[in-house]
Amino acid sequence: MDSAVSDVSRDVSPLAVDPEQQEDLRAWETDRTRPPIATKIVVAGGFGVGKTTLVSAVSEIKPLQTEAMMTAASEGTDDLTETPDKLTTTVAMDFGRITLDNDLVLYLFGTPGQQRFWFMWDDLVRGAIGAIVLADTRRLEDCFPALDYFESSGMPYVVAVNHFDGTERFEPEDVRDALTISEDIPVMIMDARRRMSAVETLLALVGHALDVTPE
Ligand SMILES: Nc1nc2c(ncn2[C@@H]2O[C@H](COP(=O)(O)OP(=O)(O)OP(=O)(O)O)[C@@H](O)[C@H]2O)c(=O)[nH]1
Ligand SMILES: [Mg+2]
Repeated sequence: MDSAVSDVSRDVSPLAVDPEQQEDLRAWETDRTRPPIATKIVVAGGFGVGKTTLVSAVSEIKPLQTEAMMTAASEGTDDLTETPDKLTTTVAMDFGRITLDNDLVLYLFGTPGQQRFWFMWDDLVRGAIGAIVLADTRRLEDCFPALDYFESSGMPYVVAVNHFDGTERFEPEDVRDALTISEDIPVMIMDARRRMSAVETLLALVGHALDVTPE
């Protein structure tokens, strides 16, 4: 090994960490000679489709949330027919982090779903490599604005159907047809509450983003 490099690695000691927490730390957090590849991903979709749920399910750090209580004042504006247990809504963004393959760090930014907060999207998506557009098959049309947004901005995206229990299960190809999206865009059927399911969706997005923007 090049001596300059080996000197550097000898000089760098692991960051001081509480041994109890050490297990949860990733290699790149304790070893400065292994810088991670960090990238930004957006989680978008209509109101109440499960964006905050997805970011919370996969994040290895305590997710940053900007949830506000929903009150009677939003009756008539926010449709809770399909998610009657929903008590809060995202008013700015969700933020979480997940490390894949030990040194691929994804920073996840969940968008607010309500139309009155969409002015924030341009700022939120800046610098992202791609987006997950979450959809609920009971109200597919809610994801149209997000699809249009990423289509027109040229940002790579995948469509992820967040399957709610007790609802009809569709095949990815049915969803593709219904949304009229092209063959090369991955369509996943997943469960935003399950970590592995959400990780699969993230991997599909990273793979797709690499395919369409190879650099
Ligand atoms: N049964 C079931 N419920 C879910 C699932 N995903 C989310 N939920 C519930 O659906 C509701 C909506 O979830 P959120 O994660 O807040 O949705 P969101 O897209 O972040 O909503 P906004 O930020 O308000 O647009 C919550 O009450 C969740 O507990 C799912 O896969 N199955
Ligand atoms: Mg939310």
